[in-house]
Amino acid sequence: MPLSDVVIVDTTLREGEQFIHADFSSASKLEIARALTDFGVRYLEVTSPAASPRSREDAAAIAGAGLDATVAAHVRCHKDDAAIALDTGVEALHMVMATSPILRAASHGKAIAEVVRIAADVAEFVRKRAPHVALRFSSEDAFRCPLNDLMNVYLPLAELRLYDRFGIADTTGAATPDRVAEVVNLLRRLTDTPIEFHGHNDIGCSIANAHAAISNGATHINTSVLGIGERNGITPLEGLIAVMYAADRAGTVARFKLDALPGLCRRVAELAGVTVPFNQVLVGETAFSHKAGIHTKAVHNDPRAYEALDPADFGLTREISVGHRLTGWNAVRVRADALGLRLALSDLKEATTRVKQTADERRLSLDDVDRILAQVAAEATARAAAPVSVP
Ligand code: HCA
Ligand code: CU
Repeated sequence: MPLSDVVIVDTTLREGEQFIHADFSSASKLEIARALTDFGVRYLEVTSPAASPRSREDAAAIAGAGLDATVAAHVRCHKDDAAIALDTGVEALHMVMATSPILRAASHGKAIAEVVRIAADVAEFVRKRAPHVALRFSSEDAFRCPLNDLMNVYLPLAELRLYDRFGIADTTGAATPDRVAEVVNLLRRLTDTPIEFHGHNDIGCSIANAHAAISNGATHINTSVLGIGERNGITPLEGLIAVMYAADRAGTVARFKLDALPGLCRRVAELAGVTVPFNQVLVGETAFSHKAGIHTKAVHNDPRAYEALDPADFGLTREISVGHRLTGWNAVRVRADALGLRLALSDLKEATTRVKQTADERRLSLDDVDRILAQVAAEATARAAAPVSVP
């Protein structure tokens, strides 16, 4: 599947609700759901309706809001939880159950065969009550699970054909892209079932892992806005969008309202009680800033020289920094032009020398740069006006 066709299953309203600082009100959840669908996300995952009475009401409200998106409830693989979720009117159920030895021992205590029996039982129950609901089964902590055990879960379930999709979760966020590639590839080939990948970011590989999953046949990727989730979260929505855009700009521009993304990220940050990290992919404050003279010169000539992503497509502008010791006369010239100062090359070079000298002594603001330029311009005018001395 081309990268830009992958289905984004955004879980800001489930994994994101598990972010330590998040405490979304019912209204905020609806606002986030609307903003995500306005942006172009067509699949939303919400917290288990069995988690609390308000979780149940919120799931029902989001499922009934008439959004242009499939709303899925994330539930434990348990008939009672599935029944509560179905009563909210969601169109999809995302079951999850731990499969790794460490999590099986620490959470449900069941053997692999028992996991399969329960997953099959719950699916049959759901299929009888709601034949058209989309059903996904995911194994929590799949990447710390021996491949043998993992296949002993998925292969019998695949034969039963009760699930529409299999999820695979890097729950502790320690998998690397090569391992994700191997496991996703194997699972897709052996089960012939669409695969969804959910990757945490503990070692910083969540975006690369999502890319590896897609390249190896995953059709669905879990994201959350700014990556919020347990610990330091999962694949950020904006990170996956950047990957898609870099691979297929036209397809990504056509599919998403890209200029809504920075606002969506800022709003979710605000609702989650945090700020957008300065170096966040695409939406961080410094994502389109240029500093060194070599960079700024080339960027002035052609921004693609140092930009993989065009900020204008995201409603953003680039920042070209002038007032520092690494500056170059091209950047200084652009600033002089912006101020309407027409300076000779020798004056621009003089202004650049002064900017560098001053910056070696103290931090410069743009006003400081402008003052230096004005002074050099004034000196040039005075020189031009001075009477020519005849020897
Ligand atoms: C969690 C569960 C989960 C589930 C992912 C999935 C994970 O630990 O809270 O449903 O695929 O990371 O394993 O988010
Ligand atoms: Cu998770």
